[in-house]
Amino acid sequence: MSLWLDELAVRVGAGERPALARALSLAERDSAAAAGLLARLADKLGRAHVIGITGPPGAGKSTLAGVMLRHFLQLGRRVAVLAVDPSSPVSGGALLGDRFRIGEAAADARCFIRSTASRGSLGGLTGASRQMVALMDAAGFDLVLVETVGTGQAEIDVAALADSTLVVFPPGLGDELQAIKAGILELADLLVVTKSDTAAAMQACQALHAVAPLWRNAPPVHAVSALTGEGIAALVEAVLARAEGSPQARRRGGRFAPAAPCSLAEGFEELQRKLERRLPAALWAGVSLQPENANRDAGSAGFQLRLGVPPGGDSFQLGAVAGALMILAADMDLSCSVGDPDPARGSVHVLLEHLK
Ligand SMILES: Nc1nc2c(ncn2[C@@H]2O[C@H](COP(=O)(O)OP(=O)(O)O)[C@@H](O)[C@H]2O)c(=O)[nH]1
Ligand SMILES: [Mg+2]
Repeated sequence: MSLWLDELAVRVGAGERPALARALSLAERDSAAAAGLLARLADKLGRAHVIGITGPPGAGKSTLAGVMLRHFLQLGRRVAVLAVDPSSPVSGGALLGDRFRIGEAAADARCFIRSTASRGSLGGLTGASRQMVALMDAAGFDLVLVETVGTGQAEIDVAALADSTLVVFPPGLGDELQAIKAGILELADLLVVTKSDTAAAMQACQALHAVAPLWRNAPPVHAVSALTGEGIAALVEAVLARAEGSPQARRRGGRFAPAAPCSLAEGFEELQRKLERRLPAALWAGVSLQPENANRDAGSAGFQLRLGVPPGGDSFQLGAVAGALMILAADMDLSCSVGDPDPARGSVHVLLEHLK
Protein backbone atom coordinates (compact mmCIF):
# COMPACT_ATOMS: atom_id res chain seq x y z
CA MET A 1 0.00 0.00 0.00
CA SER A 2 2.57 2.54 1.05
CA LEU A 3 4.91 1.67 -1.83
CA TRP A 4 2.03 2.16 -4.17
CA LEU A 5 1.26 5.50 -2.51
CA ASP A 6 4.90 6.53 -2.79
CA GLU A 7 4.81 5.95 -6.51
CA LEU A 8 1.45 7.64 -6.97
CA ALA A 9 2.75 10.66 -5.05
CA VAL A 10 5.78 10.93 -7.31
CA ARG A 11 3.60 10.77 -10.38
CA VAL A 12 1.05 13.30 -9.09
CA GLY A 13 3.89 15.60 -8.09
CA ALA A 14 5.29 15.30 -11.61
CA GLY A 15 1.93 16.45 -12.94
CA GLU A 16 1.03 13.17 -14.64
CA ARG A 17 -2.64 13.36 -15.53
CA PRO A 18 -3.63 9.68 -15.17
CA ALA A 19 -2.00 9.68 -11.73
CA LEU A 20 -3.91 12.82 -10.73
CA ALA A 21 -7.16 11.25 -11.94
CA ARG A 22 -6.47 8.16 -9.82
CA ALA A 23 -5.53 10.28 -6.82
CA LEU A 24 -8.77 12.26 -7.09
CA SER A 25 -10.82 9.07 -7.17
CA LEU A 26 -8.89 7.86 -4.16
CA ALA A 27 -9.80 11.05 -2.28
CA GLU A 28 -13.48 10.42 -3.08
CA ARG A 29 -13.51 6.93 -1.56
CA ASP A 30 -10.65 6.73 0.93
CA SER A 31 -9.78 9.89 2.77
CA ALA A 32 -7.14 8.23 4.94
CA ALA A 33 -5.22 7.03 1.87
CA ALA A 34 -5.58 10.45 0.27
CA ALA A 35 -4.25 12.04 3.45
CA GLY A 36 -1.24 9.72 3.21
CA LEU A 37 -0.74 10.79 -0.36
CA LEU A 38 -0.95 14.46 0.53
CA ALA A 39 1.54 13.97 3.36
CA ARG A 40 4.00 12.69 0.75
CA LEU A 41 3.29 15.75 -1.38
CA ALA A 42 3.69 18.28 1.42
CA ASP A 43 6.49 20.17 -0.27
CA LYS A 44 4.37 20.66 -3.39
CA LEU A 45 1.37 22.17 -1.63
CA GLY A 46 0.31 25.78 -1.34
CA ARG A 47 1.54 27.02 -4.70
CA ALA A 48 -1.71 27.24 -6.65
CA HIS A 49 -4.04 30.19 -6.35
CA VAL A 50 -7.43 28.71 -5.48
CA ILE A 51 -10.43 30.54 -6.92
CA GLY A 52 -13.84 29.75 -5.46
CA ILE A 53 -16.92 30.49 -7.52
CA THR A 54 -20.10 30.26 -5.53
CA GLY A 55 -23.71 31.29 -6.00
CA PRO A 56 -27.19 29.86 -6.39
CA PRO A 57 -28.12 27.26 -9.01
CA GLY A 58 -28.58 28.73 -12.44
CA ALA A 59 -26.47 31.78 -11.59
CA GLY A 60 -24.12 31.09 -14.47
CA LYS A 61 -21.21 29.71 -12.44
CA SER A 62 -20.29 26.86 -14.80
CA THR A 63 -20.57 29.10 -17.82
CA LEU A 64 -18.39 31.71 -16.12
CA ALA A 65 -15.87 29.08 -15.05
CA GLY A 66 -15.62 27.90 -18.65
CA VAL A 67 -15.10 31.40 -20.01
CA MET A 68 -12.52 32.26 -17.36
CA LEU A 69 -10.77 28.96 -18.00
CA ARG A 70 -10.35 29.83 -21.67
CA HIS A 71 -8.88 33.22 -20.80
CA PHE A 72 -6.46 31.73 -18.31
CA LEU A 73 -5.33 29.11 -20.83
CA GLN A 74 -4.87 31.72 -23.52
CA LEU A 75 -2.67 33.62 -21.07
CA GLY A 76 -0.55 30.50 -20.72
CA ARG A 77 -1.69 29.50 -17.23
CA ARG A 78 -2.12 25.91 -16.10
CA VAL A 79 -5.63 25.52 -14.73
CA ALA A 80 -7.53 22.78 -12.93
CA VAL A 81 -11.27 22.97 -12.36
CA LEU A 82 -13.23 21.15 -9.68
CA ALA A 83 -17.00 21.40 -10.00
CA VAL A 84 -18.68 20.37 -6.76
CA ASP A 85 -22.22 19.90 -7.93
CA PRO A 86 -24.24 16.77 -7.42
CA SER A 87 -27.05 17.96 -9.67
CA SER A 88 -25.13 18.63 -12.85
CA PRO A 89 -21.87 16.84 -13.41
CA VAL A 90 -19.66 18.99 -15.54
CA SER A 91 -17.54 17.53 -18.28
CA GLY A 92 -14.74 19.23 -20.11
CA GLY A 93 -17.03 19.54 -23.09
CA ALA A 94 -19.74 21.30 -21.10
CA LEU A 95 -17.31 23.69 -19.46
CA LEU A 96 -15.35 24.53 -22.55
CA GLY A 97 -18.37 24.69 -24.83
CA ASP A 98 -18.84 23.16 -28.22
CA ARG A 99 -17.53 26.13 -30.12
CA PHE A 100 -14.30 26.25 -28.24
CA ARG A 101 -11.32 24.37 -29.46
CA ILE A 102 -8.01 25.19 -27.89
CA GLY A 103 -6.49 23.61 -30.94
CA GLU A 104 -3.11 22.90 -29.49
CA ALA A 105 -2.09 19.96 -27.42
CA ALA A 106 0.02 22.18 -25.18
CA ALA A 107 -3.03 24.10 -24.03
CA ASP A 108 -4.99 20.90 -23.52
CA ALA A 109 -2.22 19.62 -21.30
CA ARG A 110 -2.45 22.76 -19.19
CA CYS A 111 -6.07 22.13 -18.34
CA PHE A 112 -7.72 19.50 -16.15
CA ILE A 113 -11.43 19.32 -15.38
CA ARG A 114 -13.16 17.14 -12.87
CA SER A 115 -16.54 17.15 -11.21
CA THR A 116 -17.50 15.53 -7.96
CA ALA A 117 -20.88 14.94 -6.44
CA SER A 118 -19.62 14.75 -2.90
CA ARG A 119 -21.47 17.05 -0.63
CA GLY A 120 -21.30 17.68 3.11
CA SER A 121 -24.26 17.23 5.40
CA LEU A 122 -24.95 20.96 5.59
CA GLY A 123 -24.40 21.34 1.88
CA GLY A 124 -20.85 22.49 2.46
CA LEU A 125 -17.64 21.17 1.05
CA THR A 126 -16.57 17.71 2.14
CA GLY A 127 -13.11 16.77 3.27
CA ALA A 128 -12.87 14.88 -0.03
CA SER A 129 -13.33 18.01 -2.11
CA ARG A 130 -10.75 19.84 -0.01
CA GLN A 131 -8.31 16.99 -0.59
CA MET A 132 -9.09 17.08 -4.31
CA VAL A 133 -8.22 20.77 -4.45
CA ALA A 134 -4.96 20.06 -2.61
CA LEU A 135 -4.10 17.26 -5.06
CA MET A 136 -4.68 19.60 -8.02
CA ASP A 137 -2.40 22.09 -6.31
CA ALA A 138 0.26 19.43 -5.78
CA ALA A 139 0.03 18.44 -9.46
CA GLY A 140 1.42 21.85 -10.33
CA PHE A 141 -1.53 23.84 -11.64
CA ASP A 142 -1.15 27.61 -11.31
CA LEU A 143 -4.84 28.13 -10.71
CA VAL A 144 -7.50 25.85 -9.27
CA LEU A 145 -11.08 26.90 -9.94
CA VAL A 146 -13.68 25.44 -7.57
CA GLU A 147 -17.35 25.80 -8.46
CA THR A 148 -19.87 25.19 -5.67
CA VAL A 149 -23.56 25.79 -5.35
CA GLY A 150 -24.04 28.39 -2.67
CA THR A 151 -25.97 26.96 0.23
CA GLY A 152 -24.67 29.26 2.91
CA GLN A 153 -22.44 26.57 4.39
CA ALA A 154 -20.78 25.92 1.03
CA GLU A 155 -20.04 29.62 0.75
CA ILE A 156 -18.41 29.73 4.13
CA ASP A 157 -16.38 26.61 3.32
CA VAL A 158 -15.30 27.92 -0.04
CA ALA A 159 -14.24 31.26 1.37
CA ALA A 160 -12.09 29.40 3.90
CA LEU A 161 -10.50 27.29 1.17
CA ALA A 162 -10.10 29.81 -1.63
CA ASP A 163 -7.54 32.56 -2.03
CA SER A 164 -10.09 34.46 -4.11
CA THR A 165 -13.79 34.01 -3.49
CA LEU A 166 -16.11 35.10 -6.28
CA VAL A 167 -19.72 35.41 -5.15
CA VAL A 168 -21.94 35.26 -8.19
CA PHE A 169 -25.19 37.21 -8.35
CA PRO A 170 -27.64 36.16 -10.97
CA PRO A 171 -29.89 39.05 -11.92
CA GLY A 172 -33.60 38.96 -11.46
CA LEU A 173 -33.99 35.93 -9.24
CA GLY A 174 -34.43 37.74 -5.97
CA ASP A 175 -31.29 36.04 -4.76
CA GLU A 176 -29.66 39.36 -3.99
CA LEU A 177 -31.97 39.44 -1.03
CA GLN A 178 -31.04 35.95 0.07
CA ALA A 179 -27.38 36.66 -0.34
CA ILE A 180 -27.40 39.86 1.63
CA LYS A 181 -29.59 38.32 4.27
CA ALA A 182 -27.08 35.56 4.77
CA GLY A 183 -24.34 38.11 5.07
CA ILE A 184 -22.26 36.31 2.49
CA LEU A 185 -21.12 39.50 0.89
CA GLU A 186 -18.65 39.70 3.72
CA LEU A 187 -17.04 36.56 2.38
CA ALA A 188 -16.63 37.80 -1.15
CA ASP A 189 -13.36 39.06 -2.52
CA LEU A 190 -15.07 39.88 -5.77
CA LEU A 191 -18.77 40.24 -6.48
CA VAL A 192 -19.77 39.11 -9.93
CA VAL A 193 -23.09 40.07 -11.49
CA THR A 194 -23.61 37.56 -14.26
CA LYS A 195 -25.65 37.83 -17.45
CA SER A 196 -24.91 41.54 -17.85
CA ASP A 197 -26.46 41.27 -21.29
CA THR A 198 -29.88 41.22 -19.58
CA ALA A 199 -31.79 44.26 -18.32
CA ALA A 200 -32.18 42.78 -14.85
CA ALA A 201 -28.41 42.69 -14.40
CA MET A 202 -28.29 46.48 -14.51
CA GLN A 203 -30.65 46.66 -11.54
CA ALA A 204 -28.62 44.14 -9.60
CA CYS A 205 -25.47 46.19 -10.23
CA GLN A 206 -27.07 49.47 -9.25
CA ALA A 207 -28.35 47.96 -6.07
CA LEU A 208 -24.97 46.43 -5.22
CA HIS A 209 -23.24 49.74 -5.89
CA ALA A 210 -25.73 51.45 -3.59
CA VAL A 211 -24.92 48.98 -0.85
CA ALA A 212 -21.17 48.79 -1.37
CA PRO A 213 -20.31 52.00 0.56
CA LEU A 214 -21.65 50.34 3.68
CA TRP A 215 -18.83 47.88 3.78
CA ARG A 216 -15.55 49.11 5.11
CA ASN A 217 -13.71 46.98 2.57
CA ALA A 218 -16.37 46.64 -0.05
CA PRO A 219 -15.49 44.04 -2.62
CA PRO A 220 -15.37 45.31 -6.18
CA VAL A 221 -18.39 44.54 -8.33
CA HIS A 222 -17.80 43.05 -11.77
CA ALA A 223 -20.63 42.84 -14.26
CA VAL A 224 -19.92 40.14 -16.80
CA SER A 225 -21.61 38.41 -19.67
CA ALA A 226 -20.48 35.03 -20.88
CA LEU A 227 -22.65 35.66 -23.93
CA THR A 228 -21.05 38.90 -25.12
CA GLY A 229 -17.76 38.65 -23.23
CA GLU A 230 -18.39 41.96 -21.49
CA GLY A 231 -16.37 42.41 -18.31
CA ILE A 232 -14.64 39.03 -18.54
CA ALA A 233 -11.18 40.37 -19.33
CA ALA A 234 -11.36 42.80 -16.39
CA LEU A 235 -12.50 40.06 -14.05
CA VAL A 236 -9.72 37.74 -15.22
CA GLU A 237 -7.23 40.56 -14.69
CA ALA A 238 -8.54 41.24 -11.18
CA VAL A 239 -8.23 37.58 -10.26
CA LEU A 240 -4.72 37.33 -11.69
CA ALA A 241 -3.71 40.47 -9.80
CA ARG A 242 -4.77 38.70 -6.61
CA ALA A 243 -2.99 35.52 -7.67
CA GLU A 244 0.17 37.46 -8.27
CA GLY A 245 -0.22 38.98 -4.85
CA SER A 246 -0.27 42.63 -5.72
CA PRO A 247 -0.82 44.14 -2.30
CA GLN A 248 -3.61 46.49 -3.32
CA ALA A 249 -5.61 43.52 -4.55
CA ARG A 250 -5.75 42.03 -1.09
CA ARG A 251 -8.24 43.40 1.30
CA ARG A 252 -8.53 40.78 3.98
CA GLY A 253 -7.68 41.36 7.58
CA GLY A 254 -8.44 43.99 10.14
CA ARG A 255 -12.02 44.41 9.10
CA PHE A 256 -13.65 45.14 12.34
CA ALA A 257 -12.38 47.42 15.03
CA PRO A 258 -13.00 46.09 18.52
CA ALA A 259 -16.05 47.71 20.02
CA ALA A 260 -16.92 48.50 23.58
CA PRO A 261 -19.62 46.20 24.97
CA CYS A 262 -23.00 47.84 25.24
CA SER A 263 -26.53 46.89 26.18
CA LEU A 264 -28.70 45.63 23.36
CA ALA A 265 -30.94 48.70 23.63
CA GLU A 266 -27.90 50.97 23.36
CA GLY A 267 -26.63 48.82 20.53
CA PHE A 268 -29.93 49.20 18.71
CA GLU A 269 -29.83 52.98 19.05
CA GLU A 270 -26.27 53.11 17.87
CA LEU A 271 -27.15 50.89 14.92
CA GLN A 272 -29.99 53.18 13.97
CA ARG A 273 -27.65 56.19 14.03
CA LYS A 274 -25.05 54.37 11.94
CA LEU A 275 -27.59 53.24 9.39
CA GLU A 276 -28.92 56.74 9.04
CA ARG A 277 -25.42 58.13 8.63
CA ARG A 278 -24.07 55.52 6.27
CA LEU A 279 -26.97 54.35 4.15
CA PRO A 280 -27.41 56.17 0.87
CA ALA A 281 -30.51 58.38 1.14
CA ALA A 282 -32.39 56.39 -1.48
CA LEU A 283 -31.86 53.23 0.51
CA TRP A 284 -32.77 54.76 3.85
CA ALA A 285 -35.95 56.44 2.53
CA GLY A 286 -39.00 55.23 4.40
CA VAL A 287 -37.18 52.50 6.31
CA SER A 288 -38.67 51.73 9.72
CA LEU A 289 -37.11 49.90 12.64
CA GLN A 290 -39.66 48.95 15.27
CA PRO A 291 -38.66 47.26 18.52
CA GLU A 292 -41.02 44.32 19.06
CA ASN A 293 -40.42 43.09 22.57
CA ALA A 294 -41.35 45.59 25.23
CA ASN A 295 -39.06 44.05 27.78
CA ARG A 296 -36.07 44.86 25.69
CA ASP A 297 -33.01 43.62 27.35
CA ALA A 298 -34.66 40.73 29.11
CA GLY A 299 -32.80 37.50 29.19
CA SER A 300 -32.27 35.25 26.26
CA ALA A 301 -34.99 36.66 24.04
CA GLY A 302 -32.56 39.23 22.76
CA PHE A 303 -33.71 42.44 21.21
CA GLN A 304 -36.36 41.84 18.60
CA LEU A 305 -37.30 44.30 15.96
CA ARG A 306 -39.14 44.55 12.71
CA LEU A 307 -37.42 46.16 9.79
CA GLY A 308 -39.82 47.53 7.23
CA VAL A 309 -39.71 49.34 3.93
CA PRO A 310 -42.57 51.45 2.50
CA PRO A 311 -45.40 49.58 0.79
CA GLY A 312 -44.27 48.88 -2.73
CA GLY A 313 -40.64 49.33 -1.67
CA ASP A 314 -38.62 46.82 -3.55
CA SER A 315 -37.36 43.69 -1.93
CA PHE A 316 -33.81 44.70 -2.61
CA GLN A 317 -34.15 47.69 -0.30
CA LEU A 318 -35.28 45.35 2.45
CA GLY A 319 -32.44 42.94 1.82
CA ALA A 320 -29.85 45.65 1.53
CA VAL A 321 -30.83 47.33 4.77
CA ALA A 322 -30.98 43.95 6.52
CA GLY A 323 -27.53 43.13 5.18
CA ALA A 324 -26.21 46.50 6.30
CA LEU A 325 -27.70 45.94 9.73
CA MET A 326 -25.94 42.57 10.01
CA ILE A 327 -22.61 43.95 9.04
CA LEU A 328 -22.82 47.06 11.21
CA ALA A 329 -23.90 44.81 14.09
CA ALA A 330 -20.91 42.54 13.54
CA ASP A 331 -18.79 45.69 13.68
CA MET A 332 -20.14 46.24 17.21
CA ASP A 333 -19.66 42.61 18.26
CA LEU A 334 -23.39 41.96 18.15
CA SER A 335 -25.07 39.06 16.46
CA CYS A 336 -27.91 39.97 14.15
CA SER A 337 -30.16 37.29 12.69
CA VAL A 338 -32.61 38.13 9.98
CA GLY A 339 -35.75 36.06 9.45
CA ASP A 340 -37.52 35.27 6.24
CA PRO A 341 -38.75 38.40 4.55
CA ASP A 342 -42.49 38.92 4.44
CA PRO A 343 -43.04 40.51 1.05
CA ALA A 344 -46.72 41.25 1.73
CA ARG A 345 -45.87 43.38 4.75
CA GLY A 346 -42.62 44.61 3.22
CA SER A 347 -40.86 43.69 6.41
CA VAL A 348 -38.56 41.24 8.07
CA HIS A 349 -38.00 40.15 11.65
CA VAL A 350 -34.59 40.88 13.16
CA LEU A 351 -33.08 39.52 16.36
CA LEU A 352 -30.19 41.32 17.97
CA GLU A 353 -28.09 39.43 20.52
CA HIS A 354 -24.74 39.61 22.21
CA LEU A 355 -22.16 37.43 20.56
CA LYS A 356 -21.73 34.26 22.52
N1 LIG B 1 -28.08 35.66 -21.08
C1 LIG B 1 -27.10 35.00 -20.48
N2 LIG B 1 -27.31 33.74 -20.04
C2 LIG B 1 -26.30 33.09 -19.41
C3 LIG B 1 -25.04 33.71 -19.20
N3 LIG B 1 -24.25 32.84 -18.52
C4 LIG B 1 -24.99 31.73 -18.32
N4 LIG B 1 -26.23 31.87 -18.85
C5 LIG B 1 -27.31 30.87 -18.84
O1 LIG B 1 -27.74 30.63 -17.51
C6 LIG B 1 -28.10 29.26 -17.32
C7 LIG B 1 -27.36 28.66 -16.14
O2 LIG B 1 -25.97 28.64 -16.40
P1 LIG B 1 -24.96 27.69 -15.60
O3 LIG B 1 -23.59 28.15 -15.97
O4 LIG B 1 -25.28 26.26 -15.82
O5 LIG B 1 -25.29 28.08 -14.09
P2 LIG B 1 -24.80 27.40 -12.72
O6 LIG B 1 -25.92 26.54 -12.23
O7 LIG B 1 -24.58 28.54 -11.78
O8 LIG B 1 -23.55 26.64 -12.99
C8 LIG B 1 -27.76 28.57 -18.64
O9 LIG B 1 -28.95 28.44 -19.38
C9 LIG B 1 -26.81 29.53 -19.31
O10 LIG B 1 -26.87 29.43 -20.72
C10 LIG B 1 -24.84 35.05 -19.71
O11 LIG B 1 -23.78 35.68 -19.59
N5 LIG B 1 -25.90 35.64 -20.32
MG1 LIG C 1 -22.96 24.64 -12.53
